[in-house]
Amino acid sequence: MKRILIVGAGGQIGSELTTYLRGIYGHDRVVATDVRECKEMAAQGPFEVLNALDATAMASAVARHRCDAIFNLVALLSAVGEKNPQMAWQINMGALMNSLEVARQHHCALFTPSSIGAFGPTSPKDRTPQDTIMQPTTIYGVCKVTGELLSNYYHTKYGVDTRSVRFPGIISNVTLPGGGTTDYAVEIYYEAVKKGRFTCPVPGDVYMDMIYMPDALRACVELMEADPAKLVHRNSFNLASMSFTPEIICAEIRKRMPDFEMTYDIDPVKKAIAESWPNSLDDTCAREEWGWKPEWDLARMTDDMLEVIRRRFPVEVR
Ligand code: VAH
Repeated sequence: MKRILIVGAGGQIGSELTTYLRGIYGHDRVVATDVRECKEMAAQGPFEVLNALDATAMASAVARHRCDAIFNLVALLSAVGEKNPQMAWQINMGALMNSLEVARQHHCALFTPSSIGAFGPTSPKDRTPQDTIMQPTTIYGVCKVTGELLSNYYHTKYGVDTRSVRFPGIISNVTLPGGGTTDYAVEIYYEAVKKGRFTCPVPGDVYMDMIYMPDALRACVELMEADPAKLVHRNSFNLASMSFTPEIICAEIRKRMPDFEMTYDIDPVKKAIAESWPNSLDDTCAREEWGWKPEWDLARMTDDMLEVIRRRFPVEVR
């Protein structure tokens, strides 16, 4: 990869991936785009307002900046997608189809995240295999499975260098997630620092795979820079790091904040989605085919999250 176009740069992944990629490849070689203006991002390097549903505009940006790689990060997440499935399909699949076509016509590599949400209740729950039954029960999951199939098709049919990982819930302390079932695992840290208490929308005993943003960002680059001759899979690799429940993350925070209180106000939509997803993924293929290895665990992430959030919101709970 030498010159990169990011579509959907303003989201949870995109906002940090832009900075991360600019640190590796150079500020002027990473063009960030989003449907909304992002002044902060524009101050750090090339930024353009771009609607990923406009294929002509995307092709123009790729041509003008002589991009050889596209990161398509446009997605309506699982919970918000259930409120408007038709819009979720239109946006998620429209952005992907345009990214695939522009990558094909302009000979770009293409990274599009998939998710543990691509699995469903009929998939094996524990250490979910790389290749197994995938019958998701959310429009988000249907989009992700379809996206994996389309990306593999474009690689097989046209030779487009498409690659993807099935992200767990991503936890970060820069841009808040929006509309995801795993958002609770981000919100809990902010609420712990700001209020000393959190009301969790997901049942306390439901496991979900999670990953810390620094590991997620590194995975994107390590996969895209991997030797293609060693890739047996492409779209999309199971990626695993941590697997925990709300009770487990609450206990980890309490080790540092003994007075932290957690109550539950279950969101039935998030409950149904979380219960349909795997408890843990088997990421052997990612480890064997491109050397994946997580570096952050729950304890180290909790220390980092609380430290960064406390710095940004210094009012400590009494
Ligand atoms: C969501 N954060 O909750 C996203 C992610 C694995 C979860 O895809 O929808």
